Amino acid sequence: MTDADRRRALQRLALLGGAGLLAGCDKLADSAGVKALLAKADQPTDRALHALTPEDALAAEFTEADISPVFKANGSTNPKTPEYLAMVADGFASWRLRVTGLVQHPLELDLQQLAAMPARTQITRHDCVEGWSCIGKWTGVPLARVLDMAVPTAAARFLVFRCADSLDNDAKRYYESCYLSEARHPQTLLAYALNGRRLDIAHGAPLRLRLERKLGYKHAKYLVGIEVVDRLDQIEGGKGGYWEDLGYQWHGGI
Ligand SMILES: Nc1nc2c(c(=O)[nH]1)N[C@H]1C(S)=C(S)[C@@H](COP(=O)(O)O)O[C@H]1N2
Ligand SMILES: [Mo]
Repeated sequence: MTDADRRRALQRLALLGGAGLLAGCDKLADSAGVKALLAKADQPTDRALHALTPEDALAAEFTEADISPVFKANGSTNPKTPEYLAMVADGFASWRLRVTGLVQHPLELDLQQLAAMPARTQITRHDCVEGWSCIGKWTGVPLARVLDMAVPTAAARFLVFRCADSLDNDAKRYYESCYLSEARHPQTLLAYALNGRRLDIAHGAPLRLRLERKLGYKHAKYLVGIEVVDRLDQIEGGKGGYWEDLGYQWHGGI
């Protein structure tokens, strides 16, 4: 099998996994295609997994008619950390997105600034590793635009996404990460709207990541910070994310 064959096979599997999922939230993990994909995704080297998918491949986009009547909320759905409650109390007026680390221009953006930037809207399918999928319409700022403002330095390799919630209701906060190249993918959004409405608390208000070629846990909600770094092994549990530190795969591709 050549690399191109393998890539095509994997893309076909991804399409098979999507068949018959259009009306509502569905049991994605029951489909044979997706089981095969997840099995592949369990193989050890991220480098190999990354090579299977061309960097610029687009996730499937759907139509208004495909939008799930209810978009399931999962994981944290009503954060109770003091800093989040304070932002809820003032309607997110005090909320900021801080972009720090290996950048020439650290940023501190409020919602008005993000809303004033060129936006992108896309209708995509969210696949949670727990076995459900929903189709939703997301609007937000392409993360690439924010990176253009911050200007990562030559040493930059990863982005770490910092969240305001704690799944364990303790000092730990949810976090995620991805390659800089994935952050620049045209469908990677900092989303502030779902199905034409301002993001609600359950789905990650005021801002959440959409990383459309990745499983649900990579799509960090309740974003408050993006750190540009050259390595992940010294951050939190060292595996690049809240669930990764507990054993989930970092790649998380679909
Ligand atoms: N900050 C934060 N982001 C998160 C989570 C979370 O608990 N906290 N859960 C993840 C998981 S497992 C999924 S499937 C999606 C759920 O997003 P939704 O609530 O909009 O469906 O958010 C992901 N991002
Ligand atoms: Mo998930």
